[in-house]
Amino acid sequence: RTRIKSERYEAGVIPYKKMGYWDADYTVKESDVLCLFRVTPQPGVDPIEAAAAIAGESSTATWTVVWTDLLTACDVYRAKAYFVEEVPNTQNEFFAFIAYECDLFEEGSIANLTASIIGNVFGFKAVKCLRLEDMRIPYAYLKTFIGPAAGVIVERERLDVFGRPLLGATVKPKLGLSGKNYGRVVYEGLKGGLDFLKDDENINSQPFMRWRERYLYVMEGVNKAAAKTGAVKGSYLNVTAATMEDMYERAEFAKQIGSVIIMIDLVIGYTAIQSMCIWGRKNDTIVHLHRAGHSSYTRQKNHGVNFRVICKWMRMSGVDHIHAGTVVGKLEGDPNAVKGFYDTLLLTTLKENRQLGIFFDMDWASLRKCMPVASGGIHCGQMHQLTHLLGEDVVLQFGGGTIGHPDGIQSGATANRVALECMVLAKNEGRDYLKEGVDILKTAAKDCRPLQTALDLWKAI
Ligand code: CAP
Ligand code: MG
Repeated sequence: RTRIKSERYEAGVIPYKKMGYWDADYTVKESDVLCLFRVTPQPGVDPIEAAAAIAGESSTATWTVVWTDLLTACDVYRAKAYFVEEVPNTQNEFFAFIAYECDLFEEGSIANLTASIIGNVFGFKAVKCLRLEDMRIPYAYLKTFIGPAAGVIVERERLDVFGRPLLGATVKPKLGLSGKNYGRVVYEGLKGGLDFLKDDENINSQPFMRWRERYLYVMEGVNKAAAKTGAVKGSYLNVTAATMEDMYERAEFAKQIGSVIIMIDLVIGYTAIQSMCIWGRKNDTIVHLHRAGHSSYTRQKNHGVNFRVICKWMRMSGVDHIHAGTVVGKLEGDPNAVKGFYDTLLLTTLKENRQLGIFFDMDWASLRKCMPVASGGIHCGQMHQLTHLLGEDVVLQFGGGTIGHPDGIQSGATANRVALECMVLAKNEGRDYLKEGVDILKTAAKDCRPLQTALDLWKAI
């Protein structure tokens, strides 16, 4: 890679360089936290100056030299921008690599880590745009986080489901159902062959249905479906609320009435997420995280935070499930980027792979895997593509693609389950299920009317 040269740096006139935040000769330590920022400097700002300024503001510096620096081990605590290169095929965008001494961050605290790394620095005048693309969290710091309590293996053991993706559905309409009707949707979906139903991100405890009413009717549906099918069934009860006290109360009640899983939304914040994960661990309850809100800062390609980094923070926090994209559904998703997210959540070690957006090698320090969840406008006619793109360890969730079935919810669930089973079978038989996918689905539909009806409506492509 080509290191950017800077005349102002060579001439020694860059202020942050003088302050020690740019060090082209720095040797990265195994215990350093490493960040890769995509930087668009303001016109006239030297890229190295911008990188050094980011290193300064996100670690120890303010806008001017302060004499109290000399009362600290300032050479150690200063973050070091150590490499800057041009981003291929862009104008005025640079990758800036910055190393942070691990002692800058409190053990086990995403809030503390992020207050530095995505703190003031994103509003900095010297940069027009800034995006945190990736982080290498060192082994030593990872060991201070709990990670998922169940992860993939224990969840499969609890559900007794192996060798296929898990299947779920979001109750629709998102808002407005009464508790009794809501419970019916859950029962029919589970009876039809799904493992899970789930609350939507924005259902908490509104006037049309308070949380207790929902939880009780949902669990009635779960228990009836489990008794009828002999399988373990669940429904994610969203405990997202205005206060921690409310969330704990809802989670306790969910557990008391027998739910194996609770759900939280990303918008509750990092500390609340970490607290709920500790609650889940203590109470043997799986924690599902819906990434509601993430697109407001992950979507722009030159500003914000790459979702890959959120995946890392959430696996460290200990969520067992996280929404991570579908590629083929109604929401934006680039296949390489989504593969990078899934690898980040599921592998035990990461290898640099720029095509997938993975910029650092990283050892996950035995933190358990986090189950990716795919949802957003998907249906059974895409089952071959979903199986191919997302692999086996994933929860496939069809909301509209279950509840929208013309013959009802149970038929919608059965169509999904049959489509999935026949694709897994084709895969196990070594067939080219991606190429033959449409035929495989059409053949299966001859013996399964719900699948035929679904394909007639949504089409296999
Ligand atoms: C899907 C969904 C999910 C989004 C989340 C919705 O419903 O319930 O919240 O898919 O997106 O509200 O749109 P459908 P992501 O299955 O009916 O589309 O997983 O990308 O975070
Ligand atoms: Mg939703």
